[in-house]
Amino acid sequence: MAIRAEIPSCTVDEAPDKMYTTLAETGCLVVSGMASSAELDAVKSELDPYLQAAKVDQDDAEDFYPGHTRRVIALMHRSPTLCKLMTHPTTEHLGDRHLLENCVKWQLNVTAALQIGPGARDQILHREEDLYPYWTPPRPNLILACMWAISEFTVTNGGTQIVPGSHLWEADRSAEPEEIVRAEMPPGSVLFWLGGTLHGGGANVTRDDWRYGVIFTYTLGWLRTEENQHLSIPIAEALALPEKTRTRLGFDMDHNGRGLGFYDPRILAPR
Ligand SMILES: O=C(O)CCC(=O)C(=O)O
Repeated sequence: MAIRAEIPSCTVDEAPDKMYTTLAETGCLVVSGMASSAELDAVKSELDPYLQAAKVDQDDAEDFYPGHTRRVIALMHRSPTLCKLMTHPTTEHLGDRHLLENCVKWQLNVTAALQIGPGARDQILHREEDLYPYWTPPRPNLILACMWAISEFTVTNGGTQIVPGSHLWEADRSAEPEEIVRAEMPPGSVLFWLGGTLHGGGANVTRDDWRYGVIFTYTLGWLRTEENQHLSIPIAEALALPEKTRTRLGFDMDHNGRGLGFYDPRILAPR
């Protein structure tokens, strides 16, 4: 069945199993109503000092990351509101469905606030799973990714480029222009995509409309994470987080009843 170049969408009230069926078929899905305007305002005020201080580079055509963009990482430390949203029930459900096939505990991989400014070019299309080149596409389920729209995403202001269906493609197939869709979504929506789906930041051809998004990706508990979450938050702060959040930050040592990631808890809480 040919997949139309369109990103399916639903509201946060949709049955989670139906969401996952769509995501697994198409490789992408926009879910609206994931964050309230109060939560979006809180994220903006928590991250504003870091974004204002972020360096905005000119473009280097050879660079994987386009210029004219502000990037801030370590968001579990820098935004308590994002720390809560990171374990949103919809993400939890989709993560369980996609990742538990290949692990017993899955974990947060990458966090970044990305403000794409006027003049930014299209990012090269890539797969989040390219981080793990030991398999060739289509790979086993390794990563779930999502982009939270803090501001509105449009076709012209840098809305994420997505290639629906490309999570099922062989490695040597590249996307034709008509197969690439740019995510359009209101603030508070989330674009989910699978680790095998081709995607990239979009070009911003507006005069003054900065696109503001927050990316979280999640990976199998037994894989090395791209962003080192244990060095992205002070340990005392991590230990005070709810248990579910600590699990997502990879602080559990239980894995299939074996000791992968074992440590001596007395080091963390000395008596
Ligand atoms: O900014 C986006 O919409 C996508 C970003 C992305 O894929 C990346 O930074 O690797």
